[in-house]
Amino acid sequence: MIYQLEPIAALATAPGIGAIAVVRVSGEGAISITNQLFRGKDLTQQDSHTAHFGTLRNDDNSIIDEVLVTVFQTPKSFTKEDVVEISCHGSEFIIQQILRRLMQAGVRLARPGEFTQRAFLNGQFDLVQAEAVADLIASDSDASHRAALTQLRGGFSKQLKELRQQLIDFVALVELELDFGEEDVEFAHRDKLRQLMLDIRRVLHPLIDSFSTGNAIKNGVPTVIIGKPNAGKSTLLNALLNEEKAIVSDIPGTTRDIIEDELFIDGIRFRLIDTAGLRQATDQIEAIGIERTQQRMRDAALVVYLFDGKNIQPEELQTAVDEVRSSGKPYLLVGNKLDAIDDRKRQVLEQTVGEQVVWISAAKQTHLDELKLALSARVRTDSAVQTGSAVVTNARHHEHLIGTDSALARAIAGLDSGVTPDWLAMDLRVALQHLGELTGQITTDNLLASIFSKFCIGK
Ligand SMILES: Nc1nc2c(ncn2[C@@H]2O[C@H](COP(=O)(O)OP(=O)(O)OP(=O)(O)O)[C@@H](O)[C@H]2O)c(=O)[nH]1
Ligand SMILES: [Mg+2]
Repeated sequence: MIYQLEPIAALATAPGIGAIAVVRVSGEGAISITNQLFRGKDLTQQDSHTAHFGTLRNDDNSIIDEVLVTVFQTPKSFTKEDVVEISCHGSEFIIQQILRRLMQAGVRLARPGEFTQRAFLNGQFDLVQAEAVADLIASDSDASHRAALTQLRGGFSKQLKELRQQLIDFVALVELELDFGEEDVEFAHRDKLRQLMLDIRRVLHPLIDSFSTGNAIKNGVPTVIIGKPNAGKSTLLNALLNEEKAIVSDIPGTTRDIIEDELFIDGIRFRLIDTAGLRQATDQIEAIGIERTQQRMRDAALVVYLFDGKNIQPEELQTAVDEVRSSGKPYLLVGNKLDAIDDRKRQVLEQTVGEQVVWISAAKQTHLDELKLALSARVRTDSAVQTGSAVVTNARHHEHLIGTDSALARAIAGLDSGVTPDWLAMDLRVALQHLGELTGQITTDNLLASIFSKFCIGK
């Protein structure tokens, strides 16, 4: 069932001056109303998905602009309503004139996200996909673009919808048991129900886990550079950013505050964080800086441990590396000041740590490409980006995935301890509620309003 609502219009392309701009009109009468302003052909007589050259006129018949109008007939359009896209010249004045004429003819201005909301309400896609449209529009890195596209194509919601349907069937049976009250009947096959719940949880877990990666893709991988004072952390940050962002000096303890900037490597956005060198603080300010370093290390997705190859002793390096390992974070060991050491020293240090070390000279800016490669490889290996599997980038989705999972965990525990059907039904209902809200099969006006208001007008 397709609903055609009152016609709305908005600029669909970015505001500002451009070669062309597109004004989109959608809703009941979109084609015939546009036709009233259009001279060239009778748009109401044209096939869907065809483009027509002509002019748009003011009420005194003067020309507003020469335009190309594309007609999309319901239901084969983005919103599934009748849609007209008017390509005009990209001048603010012309766009305003066209919108004003459309308003006069009975079209109203679209609210933010209203086109996408209509597409959703007409079943063009589910809520996860609608939100992916917003992410796609906002995506500014290769990886976030890919994650949004995967979701738009259906991503995990299709699979979850199927599992939800199966769960609904079971809940109906469990609730039927309730109707029989005292009688000891069992319509819902307990083993099959348990298996289904386990299956759903198996689907949920990688999705829940993917959120930290997903978040990193969207907002940048927080990458903290740590090491002893004078290791060359600030020099490295500057070299990678190609800018004198942080103060560099040969005084240990130069950096006291957190310095942060973004860097794109291989389509991945990194948030590089330079920190205060780790040592026994010599004053209160340095102590605060070191505390902040530790905080940033806890929040980081990737740790770059940088050491001064010239001034570090093997035992000291060993202790430091053990500490980094025990943090449980993905890390990269980077040896600095390659220009100031000989091969023998390098080999001794490498043997000490017994794993891959990336050697660079931050000051001389050598081997930085190898370091960049190692950074992007590190992110790609422990993320789903590479395999193209679904990645959860949205906090709302993450919340409902967790909600579903814990309700199912309770239901399974209940089954195992032989709870009564009413308890079981309650947990199952909670799981269904979360799943439904996730994919948009259960919606409230508030939820929809809050999601679609995050879009910009014209989307
Ligand atoms: N020879 C050589 N010296 C370097 C290299 N990288 C950094 N340095 C020098 O090492 C000293 C310390 O560099 P910084 O970048 O300030 O070190 P840091 O790790 O930020 O030190 P803190 O902020 O005090 O923790 C400076 O004198 C740098 O010029 C390098 O690759 N080779
Ligand atoms: Mg520094």
